[in-house]
Amino acid sequence: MMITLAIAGKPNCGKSTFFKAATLAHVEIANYPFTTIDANHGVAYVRATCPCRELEVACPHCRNGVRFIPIGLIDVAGLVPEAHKGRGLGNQFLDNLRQADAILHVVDASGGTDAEGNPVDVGSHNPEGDIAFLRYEMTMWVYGILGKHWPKLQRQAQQRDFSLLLAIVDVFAGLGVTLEDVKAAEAAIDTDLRQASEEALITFCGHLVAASKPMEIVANKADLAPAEFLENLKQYGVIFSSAAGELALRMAAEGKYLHYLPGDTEFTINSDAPFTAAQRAGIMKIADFMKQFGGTGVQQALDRAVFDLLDMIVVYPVEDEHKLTDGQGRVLPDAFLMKRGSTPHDLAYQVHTDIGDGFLYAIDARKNMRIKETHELQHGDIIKIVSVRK
Ligand SMILES: Nc1nc2c(ncn2[C@@H]2O[C@H](COP(=O)(O)OP(=O)(O)OP(=O)(O)O)[C@@H](O)[C@H]2O)c(=O)[nH]1
Ligand SMILES: [Mg+2]
Repeated sequence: MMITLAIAGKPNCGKSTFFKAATLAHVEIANYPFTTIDANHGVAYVRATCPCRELEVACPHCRNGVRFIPIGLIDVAGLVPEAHKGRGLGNQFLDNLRQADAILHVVDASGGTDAEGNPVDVGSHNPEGDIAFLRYEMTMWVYGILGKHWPKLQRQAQQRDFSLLLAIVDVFAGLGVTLEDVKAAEAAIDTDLRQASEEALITFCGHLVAASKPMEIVANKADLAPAEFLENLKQYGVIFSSAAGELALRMAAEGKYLHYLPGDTEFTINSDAPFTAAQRAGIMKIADFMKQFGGTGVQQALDRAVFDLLDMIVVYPVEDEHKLTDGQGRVLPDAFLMKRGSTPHDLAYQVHTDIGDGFLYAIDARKNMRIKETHELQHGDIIKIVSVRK
């Protein structure tokens, strides 16, 4: 299963621009609310250092020693406060968040759109007010679903051998809620779930949302944001971005007008690029932004969500631990995203069920050493799996 991130937030904050910059898929972008109605699905990439340079092998899969590893990305329709009561486009779009492992909550740091996404003067809407609402809407959405099942669950809970917690896991299986999440959420509300008040149940649902859908805040349109907003947003641990800047760079790099790899902190303009003076000035503004923020923030947001929030590592499976190739002689053919704490046996299963079933042992290609099946894999490991055919 490919790791998937969803881009969510109020209308007109730059979600589709972020999506287009990250995927280069064609999507509609416009300065009014609800431009996007049906969710856009695409493939984006996280960035890792390819081991090929360090190990001095010629590798056809990376660009200048940078390996881009695919993830799924979903651009969701804008949500407004009270969406769970049917406002705006309603809450049907929360359903698009189901498939996501984590959520990028995009806010408009420039203050140039109100809480509903209508354009207003830049600096006139405080973006801090937009941060809490998404989590709240998701909580109320989950609460609404639980509420539908609640009378029946309470009746069933009268039976002695009925597990309410397992039944709740079942209700939210599609959301990725685990038994541990439900137990932790119950512990957090400090009352018997069967007798919980409405308020306690809402808190319970809030914990389920937090556990199953980790969220990162992307403060977009930071290129327009007043210094005061930038300063105030820092306390929320946001990533500042200019999705519009990233999109311009990605398109220009596609057209071979400049050299830029997503996530770079700078770029170089090709000498024969036919930019007008105005275009050049616009590009220099992006360069200044990148200097101030350490990049455009788009690649940084994707990487942080996958590597920090979801705590994934990259592992390179090979068949020949000396040449670092697969059976067909391809160098470092695959880069797998795996949860930190994964073992060589988990890797074997990710390569193929048969290989997992027939697992004997693994070899760390860098150290040329046998490792045990319980060994914890490290970010950047190159691993050969030895298995018997079952
Ligand atoms: N200055 C600036 N403008 C941006 C940035 N990102 C997006 N925009 C502009 O903001 C407007 C809205 O962008 P969209 O990407 O359509 O926003 P959205 O969140 O997908 O909107 P809905 O689909 O309506 O919810 C467009 O005019 C974009 O050009 C940015 O980083 N900086
Ligand atoms: Mg959109």
